[in-house]
Amino acid sequence: MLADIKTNDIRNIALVGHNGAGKTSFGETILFNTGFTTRLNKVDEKNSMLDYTDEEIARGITIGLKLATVKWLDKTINFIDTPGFVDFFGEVISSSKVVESFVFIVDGSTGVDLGTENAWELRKKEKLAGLFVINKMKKENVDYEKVFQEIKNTLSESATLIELPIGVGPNFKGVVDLITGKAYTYENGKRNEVNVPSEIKDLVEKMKKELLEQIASSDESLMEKFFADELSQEDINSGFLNAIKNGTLYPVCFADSVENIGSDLVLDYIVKYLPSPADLNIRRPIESETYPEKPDQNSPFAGFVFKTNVEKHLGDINFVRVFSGTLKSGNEIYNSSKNVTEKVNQMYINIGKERRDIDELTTGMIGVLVKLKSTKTSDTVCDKSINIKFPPIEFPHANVSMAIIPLAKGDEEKISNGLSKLHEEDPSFYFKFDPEIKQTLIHGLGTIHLEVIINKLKEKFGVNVNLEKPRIKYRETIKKSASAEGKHKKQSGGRGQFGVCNVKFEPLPRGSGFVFADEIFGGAIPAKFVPSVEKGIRDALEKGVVAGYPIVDVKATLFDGKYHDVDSSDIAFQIAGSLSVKGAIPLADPVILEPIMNVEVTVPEEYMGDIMGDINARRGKILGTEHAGRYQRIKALVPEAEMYQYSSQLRSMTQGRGTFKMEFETYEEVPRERVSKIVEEAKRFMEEQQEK
Ligand SMILES: Nc1nc2c(ncn2[C@@H]2O[C@H](COP(=O)(O)OP(=O)(O)O)[C@@H](O)[C@H]2O)c(=O)[nH]1
Ligand SMILES: [Mg+2]
Repeated sequence: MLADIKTNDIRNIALVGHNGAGKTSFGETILFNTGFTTRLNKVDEKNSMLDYTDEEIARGITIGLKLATVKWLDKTINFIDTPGFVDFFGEVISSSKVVESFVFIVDGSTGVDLGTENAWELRKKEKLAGLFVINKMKKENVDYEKVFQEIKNTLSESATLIELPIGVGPNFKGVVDLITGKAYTYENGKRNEVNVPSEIKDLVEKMKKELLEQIASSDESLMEKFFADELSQEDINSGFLNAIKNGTLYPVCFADSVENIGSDLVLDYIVKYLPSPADLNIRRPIESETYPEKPDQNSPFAGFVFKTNVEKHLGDINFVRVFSGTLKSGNEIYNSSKNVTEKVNQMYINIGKERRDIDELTTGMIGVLVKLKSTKTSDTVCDKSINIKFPPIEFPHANVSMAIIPLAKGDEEKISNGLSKLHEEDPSFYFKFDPEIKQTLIHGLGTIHLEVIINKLKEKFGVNVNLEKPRIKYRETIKKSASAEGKHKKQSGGRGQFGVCNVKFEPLPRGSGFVFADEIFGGAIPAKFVPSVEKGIRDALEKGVVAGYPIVDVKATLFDGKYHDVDSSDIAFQIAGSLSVKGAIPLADPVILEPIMNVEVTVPEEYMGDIMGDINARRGKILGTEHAGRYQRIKALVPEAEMYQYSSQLRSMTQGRGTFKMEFETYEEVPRERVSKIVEEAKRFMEEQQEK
């Protein structure tokens, strides 16, 4: 199936769009229509070739990107099914680095959603070609005109219908191809050519004209021919292809993936209209003097690893896209990102969960390399003679954090080894021990993202952990001034210990930290011991007084003291300093401060009221609202303690259409009624730490 593939006979596409729009179902129709499966598998019947992992089947969503290589009309199509859930957007970004085109699957019953918009932004950034499939056409209440207008209004004016549907909603039967003028209806997924139904004949003629004008307007010489009525089919095809490649036209067509209507035509369009790797040079290395201007099968080898999977039985596998030359099994390749040479012993292509061994991957192809030792996601592999690097993948910012709690003692090392491996597979999460709160935190793109990682940790590395709310980094401070004497005196035989200091503590504005002032007169404490007093005070402030959190925004003024020629020492004055803290702080109206986050929530207008009410219920302060395209952005200050699991709650409040960003802003006093609970929790945590 794969002998002698030519680069211009390859099409690389990624199926992208909102969660649930039908990307995977559409992928299943590709597998069926190209003859790979003998029946149309369905996600709902849990027999998908693409959503095949236990986690995907259980949750009914795509989690990891999947690759499938198929043949259609003598061309090779490598398609990547991507997840639509925002938690897994890292997979879409990885896919965008290796395909020439995005095929947007839009839910005909709900229209353009956040997942579509995010993928569209990514397409623009990566300068990829784009094609839209309005899917679920057979569902009740489908208004394809509305969805098409939404695509035009929110994504691009250059979206252009290349088909018209025959029948709407449950009566959707087939389509008219506006380029060829041919009409097709489907019966049990089988296509028949029919006459254009009389009731849409006029509309077809009108739309055809609009389409031709749109194609012609991308090129002056075509425009002249268009007005002279001399456009040939050849002109149309080449003009069309150029417009798609140049990003001046995005075809829009129709399908129902469950009924397998229209998908085979989309395959035709992919093959006929979307660019091959020879047409569109999507990626260049960072420094490319040694890299060919137009790489082909005979240039030195260069490839990019866009995904590593940790497989239970196979070990690590790497998904690679060849950008230059030809990779043969048995070849040595140079990993320029890690500066190591590796041997390629085994390669295969994927068709969803199936694999086929191959011994050659040519320019433009996507395949899988087995058992490389050091090669991981984002690495460049190449012939040593060129030694180039492709820019690495930029993963999205992780804004959800949880604490990892081991279920068994002594598992810490296994956990950290397992997570390190999983991070190689999915660099969009990371983990880190936070010494201040004494917890290991895992950061990712959403709660589901983190849950999935924890399940993989269990399945692939056999360690069980719980995810919990991370401890909040509270602070303590004082609200009025107070002074105390810190006196350390010990006389137990031999040399004694003696140091006395008088210190005044005053509140400072938020964010000032700690300030120390030395106002000793007349040598009440010798200068050499003053730093010892300061150190004692600092250490004691660090440990807190009310609930064990660091005391901040305090000025300590050392104004008097006593010493002894023989018994005074550095350590005696340190202890005296710390005693002054313990004496004065309880008298200075101590309070607990909590971190306040600057939060920006972006939602469609209709959710504004709910979101603002919810922010109020979270003790938040709304700072203002502003327009953000079609959306509204709400800015607010909210205590961090109230933002736990906000990502999933926002999602359920907005049907997945809201997003948010947050970052630390300041500390503010905790309301009195919450203090005792915070103190109790801190006590309990410290007791548990002691038991360990
Ligand atoms: N009626 C109808 N349902 C569809 C169609 N495509 C997908 N679905 C259903 O929509 C749900 C989500 O489909 P899936 O392919 O997993 O969406 P994905 O998240 O975009 O991959 C499933 O229940 C599918 O059966 C379609 O064309 N028509
Ligand atoms: Mg899917």
